[in-house]
Amino acid sequence: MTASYVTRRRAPLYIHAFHEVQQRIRPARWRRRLAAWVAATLPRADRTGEAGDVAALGVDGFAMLDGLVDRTWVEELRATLEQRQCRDRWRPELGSFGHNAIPAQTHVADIDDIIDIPEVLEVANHPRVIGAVSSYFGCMPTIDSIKAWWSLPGHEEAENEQYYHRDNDSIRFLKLFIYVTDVDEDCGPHTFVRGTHDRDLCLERRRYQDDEVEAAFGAEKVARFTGPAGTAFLEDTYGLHKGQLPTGRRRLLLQVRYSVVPSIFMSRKRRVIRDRYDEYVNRII
Ligand SMILES: O=C(O)CCC(=O)C(=O)O
Repeated sequence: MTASYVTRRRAPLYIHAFHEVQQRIRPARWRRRLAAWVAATLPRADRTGEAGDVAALGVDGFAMLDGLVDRTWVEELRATLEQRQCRDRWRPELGSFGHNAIPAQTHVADIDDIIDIPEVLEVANHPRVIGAVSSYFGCMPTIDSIKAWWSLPGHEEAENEQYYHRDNDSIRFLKLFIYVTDVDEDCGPHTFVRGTHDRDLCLERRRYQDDEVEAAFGAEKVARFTGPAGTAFLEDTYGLHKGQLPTGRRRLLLQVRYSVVPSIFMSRKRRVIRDRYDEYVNRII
């Protein structure tokens, strides 16, 4: 089915108001309680996640989704994404550019709207993913945004999300990450500190240095995700995480954000004609 698209300007005011409140609530226990209260007012989940995925999310804050996509799927997605224009989210003055003409100063090149790509919608609605997210939230999830970006080598210093931080996107949210290129230690692997989604240490809203994080939680808690294109994981990025600064080759990543309620970062683009996916889950995009 073909769909048309509209662009909205920004999230409504009440979403901004809720955001201001929720981002000030720092202890994990309080956040969980408020999220459970919100979830109880929302449509009941119509499926549950696989036990291993749900347990890993609860204990570690992430679940590896081995076999979620296959090599052909990733190669096709990569070919499509390579056709798209990119932008530097921190340097809008650079305008848009192709993936082979990314300016030298850019650390991360966001690919413009990608919700029109069928493979992307398909994986965002994958039953295994929706099941795990529904169980974690205790209600039907909302797909809040879908993004892809290149992380580039060639820089001395990390920038922004390349330092440890906690996301504050919503009162409860999860991100699905899928590597679209092979990622080894040189390609800026995504890095997460196990269990920190549920720990009340380093709660200030700021960037953290590696040694601060390792002193607080122990170096053994740091999980660095390397793997071939197609490596997929769900993560509660309220936990401390970063995209390591690439030192060798570039990395292409797809990310889907699921939220209990829409966030201020919700997709600016929306499909007008619905297709075979759940209408509630997909109502924002
Ligand atoms: O690029 C990465 O792996 C990190 C992404 C990140 O920090 C985020 O999505 O909040």
